Amino acid sequence: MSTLELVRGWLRDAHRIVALTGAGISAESGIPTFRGAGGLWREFRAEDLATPHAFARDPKLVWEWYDWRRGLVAAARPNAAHAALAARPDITLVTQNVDGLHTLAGSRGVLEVHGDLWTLRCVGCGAERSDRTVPLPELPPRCSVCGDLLRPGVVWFGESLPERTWSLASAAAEAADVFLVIGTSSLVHPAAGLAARAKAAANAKVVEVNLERSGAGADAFLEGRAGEVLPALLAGG
Ligand code: BV8
Ligand code: ZN
Repeated sequence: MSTLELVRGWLRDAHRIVALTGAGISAESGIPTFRGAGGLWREFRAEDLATPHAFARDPKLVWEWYDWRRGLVAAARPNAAHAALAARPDITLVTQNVDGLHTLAGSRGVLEVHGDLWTLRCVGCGAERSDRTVPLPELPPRCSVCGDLLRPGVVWFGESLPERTWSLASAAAEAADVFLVIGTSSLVHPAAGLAARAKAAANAKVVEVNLERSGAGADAFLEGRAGEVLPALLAGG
């Protein structure tokens, strides 16, 4: 029996399925991953720019990076992997991605544990708005309420994850029969720890879909592009 058939059997028998996705699921939509080829922006790494310190030091530079990413995402379309998950509303979807492509593909109630590229939040008064303007007319953008700086509504390194979203994601993982880890290097915590929590709390079967194994500690590894593997894996409900 192939690994695909084995895992399809696990999914058929499962009552609660959770999927955690990372940048790899959006790669086939043309969005560069963080740590793969083409993931760099100019000479910077995500860890250099996605931090409160970098924003405090040079908000314009950080915003140039986000404005560039917003432009890429605005031109991107969900791919077959996003569609395969959108066709399975029975699967609880947790994503580290901030691109919004799961929601655009039709998924509902997506747990965006690292926030959302399209939300702008004022560092002064906390006013938040969804803004899909690309490119933004002024960098860094200013709050229309108090004039202070707006920041991207994403979670930076050293920042805690949105409390309610994170507790929903953790509870889902700890009750999972099958935990799918899709297109992530499993390097960024605490999201990368969800698979281990699923296994420890619920003896979940962990299944990884990736081009190469990550540190997710999967019980089954389905090698390949998410846009090819997921439709085959999830078809038929
Ligand atoms: C926290 C949002 C504490 C922004 C992101 C030292 C100092 C400070 C902190 C730490 C430290 N050591 C550890 C930490 C914790 C830190 C961390 O984990 N650091 C890592 C680098 C070691 N974590 C944090 O800081 C987190 N917060 O811990 O808070 C705290 C607690 C209480 C109170 C206060 C504070 C916050 C982490 C969130 C950071 N924000 N993004 C933005 O996007 O701009 S992280 C960023 O990395 C993205 O969200 C991204 O999703 C995430 C993970 O990357 P991946 O998605 O996995 O992408 P990657 O490129 O790495 O991998 C792609 C994969 O896809 C590869 O495996 C590839 O093979 C595969 N692939 C490619 N193509 C395909 C494919 N697979 C399938 N099909 C394909 N076609
Ligand atoms: Zn404000």
